Amino acid sequence: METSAVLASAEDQIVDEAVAALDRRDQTHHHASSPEERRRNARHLFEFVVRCVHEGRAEPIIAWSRQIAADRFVAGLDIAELQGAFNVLEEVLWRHVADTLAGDQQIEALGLVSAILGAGKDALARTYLAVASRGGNPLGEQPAPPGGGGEAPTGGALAGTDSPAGAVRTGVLGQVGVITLDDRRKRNAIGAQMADGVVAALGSLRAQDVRVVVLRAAAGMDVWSAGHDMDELPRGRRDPLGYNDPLEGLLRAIRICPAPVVAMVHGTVWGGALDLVLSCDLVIADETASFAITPANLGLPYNTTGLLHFLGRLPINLIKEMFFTAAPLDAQKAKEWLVVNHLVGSGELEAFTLELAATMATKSPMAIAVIKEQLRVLTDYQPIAAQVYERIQGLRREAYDSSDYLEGLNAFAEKRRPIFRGT
Ligand code: KGJ
Repeated sequence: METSAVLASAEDQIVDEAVAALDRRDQTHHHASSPEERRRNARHLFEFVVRCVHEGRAEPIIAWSRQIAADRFVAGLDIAELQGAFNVLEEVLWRHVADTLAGDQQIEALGLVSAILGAGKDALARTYLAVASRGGNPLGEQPAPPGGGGEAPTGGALAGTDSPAGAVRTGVLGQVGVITLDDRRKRNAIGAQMADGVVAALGSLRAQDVRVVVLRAAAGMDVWSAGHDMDELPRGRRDPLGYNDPLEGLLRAIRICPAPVVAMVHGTVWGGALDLVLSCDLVIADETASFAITPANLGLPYNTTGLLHFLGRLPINLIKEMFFTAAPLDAQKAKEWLVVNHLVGSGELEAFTLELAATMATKSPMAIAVIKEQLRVLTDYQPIAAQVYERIQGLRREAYDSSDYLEGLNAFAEKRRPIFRGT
């Protein structure tokens, strides 16, 4: 059994032990957070450790730790309590690993757990100090300029923080969380850093009891997102959209997030970013929005899970036209085809979206979460025979091992039109 699965199978027991240890510390330390918050943080931290062990990399916990350090600074909360949670969880996990695993697996697991929690704690401390020394702004950046969809929310103060990577920012308005994609240089192309940043932001907002999340691009951007970061696509011989691709992980995180996620779209949406928009629960757009799905421009065989996302949302003739032409669907057509729930004027986009989100935030979060999950399960799962799946994978492999796929990537890098030969 994989180490991550061994840990995950004891989740409740490990979280209970960590919370009990934290409560014992309560007698000697002052805690700013409630017992529920401590339990949520412990569970969340544990989930990140398991994910990192599974993926064999510490980036997800680093991104989350940076985000939560910045959020806590802005909220005026002490960081020591959170560092205590890292220490306590490490002790509990060491005990659990020592009791349940043996030999090389035990040594490997102990090393991984220490390295992952160490990397998270280090990121937590560094970010907190960096934010403190820059007066609350991790990169010392200026806030995004107004314009486009407008940035300042109406009806309250948005407590915002820039992400250390400069690509993802979060804010909270009442019970609505806002995640802002802000990588102007690359037109919000989604690579590992941005995908992990959004996943971490979702986790951090969930830990703050946010009931609805709005996903948007920074004000003033006329590209909502340029899709998968093409610099991070493998150059053949490997599935370009495999299960562990960071964008795929982000799509899953949005789809399983118990809170509704609303895409607020000002500007153009390309490729995998359309999969992201369609993975959100609602889409609100203005007249600048357009939507294109472009693997045919790259010679990229789209993944089966991704096609299912489209099939769950759109009629098949539209899916085919969009995939086969790679042409953008303008805002009006997107409304007619129900790609978007509401098409509103640019000036109203933010207020309209936040108002709708605030309305959903007053409804039963438990009912919403279970209905969202039921709908996901009903639309995501299509049983197919093993032979059929393997035949499709074989066909996809021929496409991503082809010279056409390399031509697509080269043409993009060289800023020219691709010449496809069908080989
Ligand atoms: N990945 C990596 N870098 C990107 C991407 C991307 N997807 N999109 C843009 N960039 C980089 C460009 O290479 C430029 O880098 C910079 O962002 C600004 O782009 O030359 P550099 O400065 O170093 P550009 O083209 O100068 O900006 P605009 O003229 O404003 O045009 C914006 C566009 C979004 C229209 C244009 O950048 C564009 O067409 N980008 C590619 C859009 C696309 O086809 N994306 C789909 C990627 N494919 C998928 O997501 C998937 C999953 N798929 O199956 O196809």
